[in-house]
Formats: sequence, structure tokens, C-alpha cells
Amino acid sequence: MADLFDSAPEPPRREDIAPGAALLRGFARGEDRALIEAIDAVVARAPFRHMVTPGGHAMSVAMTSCGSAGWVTDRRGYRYASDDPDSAQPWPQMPPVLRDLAQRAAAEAGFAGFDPDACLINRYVPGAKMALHQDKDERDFSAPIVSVSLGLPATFQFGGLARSDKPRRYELRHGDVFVWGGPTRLVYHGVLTLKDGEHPLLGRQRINLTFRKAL
Ligand code: MD3
Ligand code: FE
Repeated sequence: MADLFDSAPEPPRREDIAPGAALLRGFARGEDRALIEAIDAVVARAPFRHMVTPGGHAMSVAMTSCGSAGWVTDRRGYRYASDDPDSAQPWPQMPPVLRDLAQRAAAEAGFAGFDPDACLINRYVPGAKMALHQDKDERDFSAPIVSVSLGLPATFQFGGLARSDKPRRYELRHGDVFVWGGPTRLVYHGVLTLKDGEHPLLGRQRINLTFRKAL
């Protein structure tokens, strides 16, 4: 059924943002329902939770993971772990529809053979944000990170290799996929406070998937 968000879709297209970084607008839009179903199955076994930073602050973004490794933070630090600390069970397997999407997007951006072992699932509700940071807990920085945005739009900040580099801003919308590799793999990035809104499939939230080669 047509709705407000589907009524005037832009055609999927690729924007080269920087060497190694490609924004694939609308790349995941056609498979959004299958992706959400797969996310729901992961979340049924490994619910979203607000993890605590080493500094003792609960994150405003709720997280879970699937794959052979999941990203965790607690008072001891940031790391990848093979078990979900809440259940003491292995993280749910990465659903094939998620893995396939990440591999196709990576190939489209020039990273054929990407084999992610971790998918971090972030949930933002209005008011949630993610401060500028680098992703450097992975062992091998030669693999890219593939990010998939679903639900409410967010303003993404993309800086440089120094925290003080002035970030550029991009609006990330439902179905957009970003691939970060090569020289951009270690740039500072973050997400501004999510504005309120209502998405036809996901309601008052944004979900972001990040596929990583962690181990
Ligand atoms: C650039 N997530 O989970 S996705 C994260 O929207 C994270 O939830 C944000 O940053 C989110 O770590 C941003 C885009 C992204 C993800 C990882 C990157 C951009 C990146 C790693 C290196 C460079
Ligand atoms: Fe990040």
C-alpha cells in the first residue's frame, strides 16, 4: 500500500563521499520489511539494552548484536564478546538477509568479499544521540563497516581523523546504506539528537545496523 514515505521515493543512487566512503541512497528500501522481520527475531532472543560506558553513563541508544561477536560496553571498557552478557548465551546468528545485504552493499562500494562477523543493532528513540567517536575496537581496519539506516531520519556527522576536525552533516533516511572503508575507516562520526516523528513501518524510532569484521 502506498503511504506518505513511499509516495515519492528517490531512485537508489550512489554518492562517493570521500575515498573509501560511499553513500548508497535507498539501497535497502526494497527489502525493508524482510530486514525488520530479521531484526525482530534477533531482538526476541537478545533484547535491546542501554549499556553503560566505562565512565558510568547509560547510553541513550539501546543496543543489541547478532553474529559470532557482539559489541559490549560496561565499567570495564569497550570490547567484542562472543556471548551476550545479559543472557550468558552466544549472540543470535546473523540472519542471512542481513549478511547478504551487507555483502552486496560492500561490493557495490568496491569492497568485494566483505565477510562481517558482527552486526551491532542500535535503536534511537526521539532524544537519543551518539557522541562523536571512532570505531577502533575491531582487529582489522582493512575491512569496511557497512551501516544501514531504518525508520526515522537522523543527522549523521562525519568528521576527520582528529576529533577537532569539523564534521560534515548528512541526513540518513530509511533504506540508506553507508559503506566506510579505506582512509575513512577511522574517521570520527556521530549522530545528532533524534527528532520526534512517526515512521510508517517503525513508529517513533530509528534503527541502525552496522556490519563489522570484528575478530
Ligand atoms: C564511519 N553508529 O554503531 S552509522 C556505531 O547511526 C555508529 O547508529 C551510528 O557509529 C548510527 O558505531 C552511525 C555510520 C557509521 C558507522 C560506523 C563507522 C559510520 C562510520 C565507522 C567508521 C567510520
Ligand atoms: Fe561508530
